[in-house]
Formats: sequence, structure tokens, C-alpha cells
Amino acid sequence: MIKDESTLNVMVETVQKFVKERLIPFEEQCSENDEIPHEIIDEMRELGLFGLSIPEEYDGLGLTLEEEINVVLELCQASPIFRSVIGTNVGIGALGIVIDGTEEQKKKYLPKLASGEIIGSFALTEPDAGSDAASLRTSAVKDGDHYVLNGTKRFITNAPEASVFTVFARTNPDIKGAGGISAFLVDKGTPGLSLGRNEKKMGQWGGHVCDVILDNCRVPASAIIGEKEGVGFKTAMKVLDKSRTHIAAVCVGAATRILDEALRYAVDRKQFNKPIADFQLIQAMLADSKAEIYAARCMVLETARKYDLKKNISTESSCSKLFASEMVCRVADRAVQILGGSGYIRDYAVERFYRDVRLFRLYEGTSQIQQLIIARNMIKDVS
Ligand code: COS
Repeated sequence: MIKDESTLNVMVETVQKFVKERLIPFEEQCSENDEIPHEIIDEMRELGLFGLSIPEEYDGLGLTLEEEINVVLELCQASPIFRSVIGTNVGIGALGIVIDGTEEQKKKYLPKLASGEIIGSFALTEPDAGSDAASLRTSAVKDGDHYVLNGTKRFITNAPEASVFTVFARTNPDIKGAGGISAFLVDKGTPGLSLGRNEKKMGQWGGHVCDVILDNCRVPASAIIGEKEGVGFKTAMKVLDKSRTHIAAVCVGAATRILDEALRYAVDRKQFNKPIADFQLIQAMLADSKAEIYAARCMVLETARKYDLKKNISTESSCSKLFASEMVCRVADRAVQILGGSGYIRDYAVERFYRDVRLFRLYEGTSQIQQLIIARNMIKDVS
């Protein structure tokens, strides 16, 4: 749903310009230094990018999901690490509060998340609980009007920068699955909360991931999202339904850029006395990529419209994330093929994107988990 077309058009044009003039020229440097300069992050704050999905009453832009997707499709034509900086505030690091938080929790955190003054992070995964998130072991034991948290969270995006962590922990050890889990808001600096080392990743250098360790970390009972015990897993699933659609849009944006790089190269590069773009085998790769990007774009926008109508998008968001994340990896692979030896060389953005996009088939649920969700929903519908 597009609430305000003219404001959205201005936002989209501003982001297009920002991507072209500020982000793309810096992306190689950010990747090599594994860091995004503060001035770029400040500019992202000024543009309101941290608050795209946060309601206006809490100082965000309050975009509908369709509007957010339109912005993301442009932003992600620069390296995915720039989206990663705002990604947890727009998505998993803030949505738990937006969807299920109490008024007090919303007032405390959302304005600061919207402005980018603080970074939010989503701590669900554990060393022994990845795809099977409901088997998580981090414990939260009640002690008076507090809970004591113990456990380790793994591969937590933006944890090194985060000021507030949505930590999923088991409040009822007698319920082994989803029902025993609660979601806590844990502030950086809480005694007992510490971080592991920055992981060395295959790609997306400039975006940071580490363990979050909870060692007798005491938090007040009022830190439970919505102040309701035992519904944390459902909060996580609701967050992921929305954020997987956002990730699918990230994939479409990245694929658009990668194809643009491949097309320009194919038009410039001459072999056998003509541009390689004139060869039908190259044209097939360009055309397949174009068609697949178009398909994914339609899926993401359609899913967003359904979400904005307050319909259940569990199946559609998984379909979009599955298709778009697999698609962007195929597009990146073809781009490397079109560039030939140059596609394997660091001087070309395609080499970096090829590594960067591999993550999308893994996080926020692997492709296999998306398949599982889609099929389960299909079976449920006929049972
Ligand atoms: N919205 C609301 N509630 C949901 C839901 C959704 N989309 N999906 C599931 N639930 C509810 C179910 O209705 C069920 O509630 P009841 O017990 O009251 O019926 C509860 O949550 C448990 O659901 P389910 O039985 O389907 O849970 P499973 O343990 O079988 O796990 C999957 C489901 C595999 C889908 C889940 O663990 C998952 O998404 N795994 C991947 C995790 C992930 O994405 N990790 C990445 C970390 S973030 S970077």
C-alpha cells in the first residue's frame, strides 16, 4: 500500500542519488577497511533510514511495507553492508518491540532506534539452535521481580554496535519447545552481558557479527517484550514474517546492481571483434537474470501489499525470500561468468557482490527452512 506517493517519490529519488554519489564510491573502501565511515552513517541517520518501519508516533517514518520495499530496492543497489547498518533497526532488532512491545517499551526504545542514536540487535540463534530455533537453551530463571539469563547467542548481526538486544530465552524449562520461550530487551552494559570476538566472514565486510554471552545477567521482569511470558517464539516468527520480505527486497536490489555491472561489461568488452553482448550465449545469461529479477520484484511487492492489508504472509514471505535469495546468487554467478577472469578479481564489484550475497540464503532462515514453512502451510491448508 502506498500511503503517500509524492513523499515516497522524493524519498526514492533522494536514496537513488545518495547511492550513486555517496555509497557506491565508498563501498570498496568500506569493505577493505571492514568499517563504514561515521560521516556516511550520519548521513543515513539524516535521511531517516534507521526509522523506515518505525511508526511516526515514535519518531520513525512509519512507511508501509510496500513503501519500505521501494526504498530498499534502491538502497541495496549499493553494497549490502550499507543496508546492514540500518537493517536491524528497520527489521529484526526493532520489530519485536513494534509488534508486541508495551507502550512503555515502545516509548523507551523506538524513538532512539528510529533516529539511529542506538542500534538494536536480535539474539535468537545459539551454537546448538540454528534452524531449530525453538530448541534454544538460553535460560531465564525468575528471581523475585527479576530474571537471571544464562547462555550464548551466536552470529548476532550488529551485536558489536548494539545498545539493545532482543534476547530469546527459556523461562519455562518444563516446556521444551516454542511455548517455554520469552523475549527480553537487554541493554548493553547490563552486568553479565558480554560480546565474543568479531567473526571473520566470507563477505559483507563492514557489517559485523559476534556472539552475545549472558552470564548471570539480571534483567527486570518488565524487560520481557509485552511483559508476557511464553510468547517470545511467536514474537520471533511474526518479526521474521515481515523481515524475510525485506531481505527478499534486499536481494532484488543487489541483483539489479549486479546485472547492471554485468551488462555494462558485456557491452564494453570486445572479443572476436565485437562486444561480447552481441553473443547469444551471453545474451541468454543477461536475459535469464533480467527475467528472474523481475519475477522476484513482483513477488516482494505483492507480499508487501498483502502485509499492508493485515493479511497473513507467512507463505508469501518465505516464497519471496527463498526465490529472491536463490535468484541473486544465480545472477551473481552469471555475472562472474560474463566478466570471465575479471569477475574473479577484486578490482571489480562483481567479485565482492558474489561473496556478499551468499549470506542471503542462510540468515533469517535458510532456503531449506523457507521450503519447510511453505510446504507446512500448504499441508495445513488442506488438512
Ligand atoms: N506467526 C505467528 N506464530 C507462529 C508463526 C508465525 N509466522 N509460525 C509459527 N508460529 C507459532 C505456531 O502457531 C506455534 O504456536 P502454538 O504452539 O500455539 O500452535 C508456535 O509458533 C511454534 O510453531 P512451530 O510448531 O511451527 O515451530 P517449530 O519449532 O516447528 O519451528 C520453524 C518452526 C522451523 C519455522 C522455526 O523454528 C524457524 O523459523 N526456524 C528458522 C529460524 C531462523 O530463521 N533463524 C534465523 C535467525 S534470525 S537471523
